[in-house]
Amino acid sequence: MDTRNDAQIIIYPMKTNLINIRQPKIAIIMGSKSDLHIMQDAADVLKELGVEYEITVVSAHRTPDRMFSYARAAADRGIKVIIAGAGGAAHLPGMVASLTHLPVIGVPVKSSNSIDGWDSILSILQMPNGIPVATVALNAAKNAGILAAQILSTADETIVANLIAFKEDLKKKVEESAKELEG
Ligand code: C2R
Repeated sequence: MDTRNDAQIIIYPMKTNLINIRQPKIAIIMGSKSDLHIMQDAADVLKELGVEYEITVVSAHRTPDRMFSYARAAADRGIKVIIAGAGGAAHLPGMVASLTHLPVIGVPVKSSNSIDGWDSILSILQMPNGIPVATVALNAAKNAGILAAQILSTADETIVANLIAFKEDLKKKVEESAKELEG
């Protein structure tokens, strides 16, 4: 039996007139809309896993006040995990992590202003002690979504069931490919 739910929550949280029936538990934020082609993978996998999310643009550099109020309010709004993607001098995940006790998962994005991606990776990965950012691989927004769901699953049996089904699908795909190659 497929236990996956359909999550279809996409909101822009600074617009408080948008009311959701289900409260998103995961926030996906990115430094620029130009990161969306990467960050969409996090949204897609969360939808597949039946986890409600919100998604928006917040930049530490370009909108420091918005970043401050977004990060400060996130926990009170019921957000449990923040996924933050950024490219180049990627200060957004670390700055957001400095403003909240929520776990922050950083997605280094290889963007148009990235030299080779290492700039994004290192500025997200090399956080000083005390302010961790869980950093996934370059452009690996899908893994950020899975990890966020796994964090939520520690207190949610439905997400546990959905994750088990998801991993079972992965296993089946590998077994099918193996059979195909082996003939
Ligand atoms: P544009 O395409 O808008 O010029 O952005 C974005 O994440 C994007 O990858 C280019 C890149 O700049 C990044 N950016 C940051 C931050 N704000 C925007 N790294 C930040 O605050 O860390």
